[in-house]
Parts: sequence; C-alpha cells; structure tokens
Amino acid sequence: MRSGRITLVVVAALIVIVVAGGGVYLATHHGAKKMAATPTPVVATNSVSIQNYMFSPAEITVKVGTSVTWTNHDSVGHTITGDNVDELSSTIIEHGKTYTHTFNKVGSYTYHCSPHPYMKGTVIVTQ
Ligand SMILES: [Cu+2]
Repeated sequence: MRSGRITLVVVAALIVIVVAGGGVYLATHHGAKKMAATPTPVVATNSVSIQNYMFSPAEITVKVGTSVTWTNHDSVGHTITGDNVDELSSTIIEHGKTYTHTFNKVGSYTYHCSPHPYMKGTVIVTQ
C-alpha cells in the first residue's frame, strides 16, 4: 500500500517533468518558427527618399487608399514613372521637392525614373 503510493508520486512527478519539458520545447520551437516567418522585412512606410540615384526603400507595402510621398534629395531631377501602368507618372521632381500619389487599387506597382531607367522601385498595395 505504502509502496504503491510512492510509485504514484514518482509517476506524477515524471508527468510534470515531461509536460514542463514539452512546454519548453514548444516555446523554443514557436520562437524559432516566428523568426523564420520574417526572412525579409516588409517596409511599411508611405515615404520614399530619392538619394544617390536610388529609391529608398526600393520596395514598400501600403494599405489601399494610402498616399505615398517621394522626396528628392539629389541635386538632379528625377521622376516616378510606372513601368506598365499609367498609375504613376510624375513630372520632373526637382531637388527638395516631393511627389505624392494615392493608391486606390490593390496591386504591385513597379516604377522607374524616366531620365535614369536603372532607378527602380516597387509599391505593393494590399487590402
Ligand atoms: Cu532619376
């Protein structure tokens, strides 16, 4: 009777250890999974800088209805020109000037600079 009670206590203790161990494993596993879920950071901003003949960030993600503003910090003028769609078509943005466009449709908008076509950027518009 007495040894049976001790066995019960030992078994109960083992269950606690196993459950606690499993919890630690799950927490570690969950943490690792969470880290892996964000390999490339999604830049959520509505401001893009134009500097050194580059758009920065080159790729942004915004919610539909967001107004995105580009600011030119270069001494030369640049444009925001859509690659395939007429969605984006700024005139020359001079030094220190801005261009703002509101995105009202979900989609991926790639653009470039008309005088410098190697300057490329993307605006991803989500619901
Ligand atoms: Cu340019």
